[in-house]
Amino acid sequence: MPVNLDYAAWLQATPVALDAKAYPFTQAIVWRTGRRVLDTAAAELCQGIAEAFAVEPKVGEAARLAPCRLYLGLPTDLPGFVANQVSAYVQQVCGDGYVIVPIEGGSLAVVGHVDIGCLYGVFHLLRAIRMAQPLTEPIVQSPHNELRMINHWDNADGTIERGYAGKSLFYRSNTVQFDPVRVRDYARLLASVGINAIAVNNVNVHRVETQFVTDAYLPSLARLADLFRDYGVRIFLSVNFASPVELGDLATADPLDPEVQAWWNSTADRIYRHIPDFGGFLVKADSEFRPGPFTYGRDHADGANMLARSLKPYGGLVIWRCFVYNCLQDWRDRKTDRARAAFDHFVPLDGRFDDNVLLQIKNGPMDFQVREPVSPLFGGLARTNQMLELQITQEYTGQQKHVCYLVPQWKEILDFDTHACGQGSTVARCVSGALFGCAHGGIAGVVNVGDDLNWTGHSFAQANLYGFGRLCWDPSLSVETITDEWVRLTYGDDQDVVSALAYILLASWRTYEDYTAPLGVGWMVNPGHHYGPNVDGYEYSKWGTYHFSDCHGIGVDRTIATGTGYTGQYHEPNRSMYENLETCPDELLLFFHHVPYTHRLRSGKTVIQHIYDTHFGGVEAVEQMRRMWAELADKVDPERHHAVRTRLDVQLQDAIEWRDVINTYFYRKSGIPDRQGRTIF
Ligand code: BDP
Repeated sequence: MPVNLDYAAWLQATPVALDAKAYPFTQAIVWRTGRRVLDTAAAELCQGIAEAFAVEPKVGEAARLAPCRLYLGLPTDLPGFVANQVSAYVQQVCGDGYVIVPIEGGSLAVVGHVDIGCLYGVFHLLRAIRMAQPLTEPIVQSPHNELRMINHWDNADGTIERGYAGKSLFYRSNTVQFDPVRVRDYARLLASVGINAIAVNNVNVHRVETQFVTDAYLPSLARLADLFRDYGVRIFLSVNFASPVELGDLATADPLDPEVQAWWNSTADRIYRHIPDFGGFLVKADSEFRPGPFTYGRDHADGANMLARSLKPYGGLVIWRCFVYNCLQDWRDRKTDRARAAFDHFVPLDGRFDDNVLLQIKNGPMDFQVREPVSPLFGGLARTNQMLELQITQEYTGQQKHVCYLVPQWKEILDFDTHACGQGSTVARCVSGALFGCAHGGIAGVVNVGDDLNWTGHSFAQANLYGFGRLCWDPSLSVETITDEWVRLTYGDDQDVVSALAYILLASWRTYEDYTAPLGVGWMVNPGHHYGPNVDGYEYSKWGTYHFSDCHGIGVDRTIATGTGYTGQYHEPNRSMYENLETCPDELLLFFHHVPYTHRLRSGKTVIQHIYDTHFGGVEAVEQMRRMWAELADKVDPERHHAVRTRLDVQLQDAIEWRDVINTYFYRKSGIPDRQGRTIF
């Protein structure tokens, strides 16, 4: 693999400007060899230290003679005096967490309850060294979420649904084909931010991927799983609910038919023979033309539980998606509000799912728009394991041509208080399982990675993958901390670079929102590929994605009083907050209300003037980003600088197009001129 700074992402191999003496324990590493993940951890440690300080640490017998050492392992691996010094801290660790504890005499111990915890501890330690942190106080870390998961929407033919960074890392020409070095490097990147699960194929399971559960594909998938195993990442498969029929074995896929259950039982058995630590199934059913239990008059709980029972003996999980709505609805029937669908489908089933089923819920009620309210299923489901689904791939947020750093958006989502059990019932606590005492929980992200050398197409899109992992591990981390980590680990410590990059990233979501669809209304994109402005692209289709603009006003009335009643799916006080025009947050106004263009926002501006101002302002913000980046030409390596500059050029051009299309449309609809007299075409 060529040496490429973008390829190294946040695991740069460049030396640090620090003296190794500040970290005396880096002289020697002591661990018990022979266990795969622990050996990975030790290898990462040796490599990371050698890269940082250009000195290979001692290992084996030589290490035992060194005056200071780094002890790596489980408590039972450690010499007695080290075990004694760490035991009080290790007791505080849960799951695959870890401690990093200074030991008398300048040594250090990195200890977990399981080997993967030690690996995470190593990545933490290396990050701390690169960020010049002192490591003099004990660090105790436990993950907030059990499942920290990546979803690949990769197809067997090598294409990626909503992929903007090249082709699949796993498939070509309908076969499982991969570069083991590349996949290993990918597993390493994922583990370095705590990811522990990966669904390796698209939730839309087509004809070829349906065969993934057969002997035709399992041996090669097992080889893929093996590469991830070294880094503690378990693989999941997306499965086709109609598999027994589509593979030609049965005439039905009815979940209550004993033959169907038996078919899945033997399928599970076969999978576990190939992949003993297989994670389980991810399922998109009865949604967007995918088959599901509805065909047989059964419901989602019947379908999910049947699959769950086949996996139960092996400890596997079923992750059942809640992205279910009628994509053939008649838009004139205002009652079939797509935003209501997930809640209407799943809340009546709360409590009926087996304990190894998790419902995977998209962050918003629609579909990964730049701004949506939080899905009311969070807080609506109290007796069901659940997971949050985020979209790291930038389908509706600039497709990795535009900078759109989503960590601030995700943070808002995780911090949102559902009030399900009173104040403090945040989404973060719903999905971790803590709020309702659920057995399983976690966060999944539809990943933005492909075979582009820089993984994510836009170098800055790496920050979304990094931040996703960090937030899964610890949703209480601040946006600023995560941003600072990514910038410094990826682009170095130069103060001008650090502050300019942080500024660009932190402004980028709001900027993207400013020049695209306003005030939470969403969907003003070209149908199909979802790139670029098209105000009415979806307005008269059946997908349930409307803004209802006419010459009088704009927005979707989702109130209980006069609209679709969607606001009624929230607990108080959120329900009233959204229901009332006076208290509805500006940024979501058009999601919840239909208002005249002259309606005054809480900001004091009219809706129409807000549209004009944000669209002009959004373009200016991109111009500023471009200027700031240009000024860093001498401080960033030419390759990455050029690549980002080229993308910023595209972003500016497209932002101008967005501005003009949106502003012109609403100027013509409303007939109201811009108060500042700027040119609107
Ligand atoms: C939408 C995507 C589509 C996915 C679907 C899903 O446009 O490609 O298949 O979501 O999540 O965002 O199932």
